[in-house]
Amino acid sequence: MFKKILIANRGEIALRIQRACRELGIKAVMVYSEADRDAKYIKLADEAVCIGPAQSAQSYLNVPAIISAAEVTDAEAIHPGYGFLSENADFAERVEKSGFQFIGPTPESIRIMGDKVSAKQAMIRAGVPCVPGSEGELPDDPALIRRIAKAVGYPVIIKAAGGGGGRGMRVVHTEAALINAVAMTKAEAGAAFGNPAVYMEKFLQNPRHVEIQILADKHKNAVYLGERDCSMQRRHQKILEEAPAPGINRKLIERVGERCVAACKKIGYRGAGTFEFLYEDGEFYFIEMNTRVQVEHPVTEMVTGIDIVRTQIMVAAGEKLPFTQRQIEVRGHAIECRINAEDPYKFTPSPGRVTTWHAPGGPGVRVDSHMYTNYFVPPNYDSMVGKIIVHGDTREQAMARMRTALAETVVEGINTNIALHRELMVDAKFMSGGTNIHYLEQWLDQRKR
Ligand code: MV4
Repeated sequence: MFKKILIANRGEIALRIQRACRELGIKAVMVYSEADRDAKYIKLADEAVCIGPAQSAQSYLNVPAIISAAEVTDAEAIHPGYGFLSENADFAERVEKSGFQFIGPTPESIRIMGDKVSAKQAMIRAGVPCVPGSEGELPDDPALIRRIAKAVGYPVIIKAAGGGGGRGMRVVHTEAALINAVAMTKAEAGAAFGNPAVYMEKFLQNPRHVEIQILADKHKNAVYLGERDCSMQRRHQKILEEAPAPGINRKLIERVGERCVAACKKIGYRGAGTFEFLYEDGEFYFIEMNTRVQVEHPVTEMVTGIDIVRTQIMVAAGEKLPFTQRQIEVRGHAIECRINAEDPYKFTPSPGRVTTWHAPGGPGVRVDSHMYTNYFVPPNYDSMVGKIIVHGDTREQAMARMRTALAETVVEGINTNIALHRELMVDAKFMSGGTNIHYLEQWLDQRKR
């Protein structure tokens, strides 16, 4: 096992990884920007190294500074967390070439999944169900593009190979709009991602976003840890996640989960990963794979009892997965509410001094946050300041626990979305379960009036 790990991230996930290190008896080195200098989780670390000014480009995205910090502190491995450099194949490669273990998949796996066309081709070959569409990148010939769209059936969606997470896509409803839409998406993709390649899919009108968590080791073992429903989102930002996904046939999840595991084995995937699916009319359709630990990993930890971050570290160190698929059981129900420092109606960031932070507690309540009374939320980063996660025997009990937890929670000095979560936890449609990816935005539109 490693003796020392460098954590190349900030905020709640940096603290989460630090906790996993401590439990494993591993020393944790934190890197921080000038804006995060005074944060308590930095003081809790065994060692801390300043890697630059507040702007991410000069600190949390500063590859030479991070590698140097690992060198001067004698760390053996680097955990990238989520966001920042976590899905940057070049970074993973630089880490390994510098003699450190990257805690995540191989640079090659990251590269394949980063290109959404190659990701989809890998999944088709591995037998993972995908959205019907073009076989790979769209050709240049307009007549051919029209023929593909006709075969797929309108509406179609044009997506950039270099995009993902909602960036670089365009819905097309008619043949008249097709060629121009392809040209526009290609131009934007070339400018935004340095790769003008696009592909086409059937546009699903009312899907849910359901994702499957996997873990794999370096010895060809892989398991799936059930699914998460992440349909409650606004502008591609998830605000609440739950596990299991309400109302989906367990046998179907098992079949899709087994396909994901087979795909991992086929491509030699290792570490934690998430297969993102759209779920509509009782069918799963793969869209993208995330090659990092995700914000919402705690709901899976709560229903399976498996520590995903700990396991990431163990498999990076070369250990075998400490459980088999048969030993993994999904028990009860978990819900996560993301707490964002933002205006509750306009959603603009609300950085500043937290004058009061009172965290909830009690049975089945978990809080992942780096916040404390007097913490200053810097204006330079994502507005998420923490997560409240609850577990219950049933979805109803989990919702009741979340209502209690949200009622106990106090954040003063900054604006947050806690009131929004309180409203959602008593919303009849949310409470009945299974709302689709458009529900929250429609709900917010109505609420404004
Ligand atoms: C789609 C889709 C409908 N049909 N693909 C948006 C994020 C990116 N991961 C994929 N996205 C979508 N792909 C097809 N063929 C609808 C979306 C989509 C979406 C997906 C998941 C969660 C929220 C979403 C919000 C708008 C659109």
